[in-house]
Amino acid sequence: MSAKTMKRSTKNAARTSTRRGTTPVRARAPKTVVPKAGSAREARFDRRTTETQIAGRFVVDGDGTYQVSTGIRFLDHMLELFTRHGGFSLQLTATGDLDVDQHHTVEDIGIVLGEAVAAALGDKKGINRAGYFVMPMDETLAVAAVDLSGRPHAVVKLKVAVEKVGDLQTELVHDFFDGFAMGARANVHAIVLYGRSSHHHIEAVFKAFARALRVACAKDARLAKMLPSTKGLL
Ligand SMILES: [Mn+2]
Repeated sequence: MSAKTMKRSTKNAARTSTRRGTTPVRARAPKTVVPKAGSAREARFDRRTTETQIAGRFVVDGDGTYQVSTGIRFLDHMLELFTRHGGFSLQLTATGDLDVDQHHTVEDIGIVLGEAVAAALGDKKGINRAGYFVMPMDETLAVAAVDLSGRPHAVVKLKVAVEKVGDLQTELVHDFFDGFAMGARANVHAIVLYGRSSHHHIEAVFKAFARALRVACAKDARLAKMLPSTKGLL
């Protein structure tokens, strides 16, 4: 290897890996989310960065079972009820730099989950594509609308006045849905119309989101061979 080539390859190595202690960590593994072969609508994910490591499995047509561990107990609670209300299955283990704050962990979980949904759905033929749900939770009412449009955009309107609900930094609910919209390339609108309890606000939004997503992912037999877009691509 000439000195010139060596210099160049060292430069490239520095670009693709950063150092934590003495072990080089690749900034992003090449294939982080892999759809299952065959007709089962599910995907496995294993996404590792220097900030978060998130691994698991997502099933669209699941049985509502979950095994979730994020290091943030309230987020576990939200992902658990997301899974149950969506009729999905979810295994997810996340280790993040919570010593910095919860931002990277919450946002990256949103991204990975979105990527997993997109991978599990494959070519999207025969699905509703869009869905919405209005979810009451006692005194709170939340609305969520999802369009698996291929275009990422999230609008989140919460009226939470407190900084934390349980151990979750409440402003990060927005970052979760931003991440999901980006990962799934979907439009996500999540809005609390009214309510008193901050716990109910966030919970109602996650339940509404799960049920809206469930409708968007659901297959319509009449549309079985059709792509739900006039563009010919989603
Ligand atoms: Mn609750």
